[in-house]
Amino acid sequence: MRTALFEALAALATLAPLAALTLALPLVVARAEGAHTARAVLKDAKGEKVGTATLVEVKGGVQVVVKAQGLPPGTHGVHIHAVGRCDDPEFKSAGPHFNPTARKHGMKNPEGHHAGDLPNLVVGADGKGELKGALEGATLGQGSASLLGPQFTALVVHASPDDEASDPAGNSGARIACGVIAHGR
Ligand SMILES: [Cu+2]
Ligand SMILES: [Zn+2]
Repeated sequence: MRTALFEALAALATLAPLAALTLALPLVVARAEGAHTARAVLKDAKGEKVGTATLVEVKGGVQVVVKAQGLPPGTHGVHIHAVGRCDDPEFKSAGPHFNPTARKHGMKNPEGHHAGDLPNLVVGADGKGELKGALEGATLGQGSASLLGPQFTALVVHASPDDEASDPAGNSGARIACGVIAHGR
């Protein structure tokens, strides 16, 4: 018994520095890139994963890439909403569009647009779609234009196309998928 215990302790002592190193490496990477990238995992009302969003801070704003699968074919409005919560099945907890500059909705609206407005996502017959967009003036850093502020934010996909003009949400219908935007790659 005594020998077995001793051997186990000796083995642990050998492994400990290795384990510490393995843990430290991802932390360093996360710290280096955390300020400039963010991501969201999109889930539908049943909690099924239906895509991801990757956000990268660039000069003057934030670039967004959405990759979706398992969504209904067609054209879907996509926005950043002001609260990073996707709790209820209708995703009302995500609040209205992210709008730190108090504008109206839509790229085609003369009084627009919200900082969280994005182009429509086109989903094919296979349920897959990809969207690349830019959030001008948004940041992943500090301040009121931050997507990672005290309330965080959420990316929401809607059932219908966004007409890019009607306030407050472009007539894009029900919220069918949601993902909280969080630090990370
Ligand atoms: Cu929306
Ligand atoms: Zn909007």
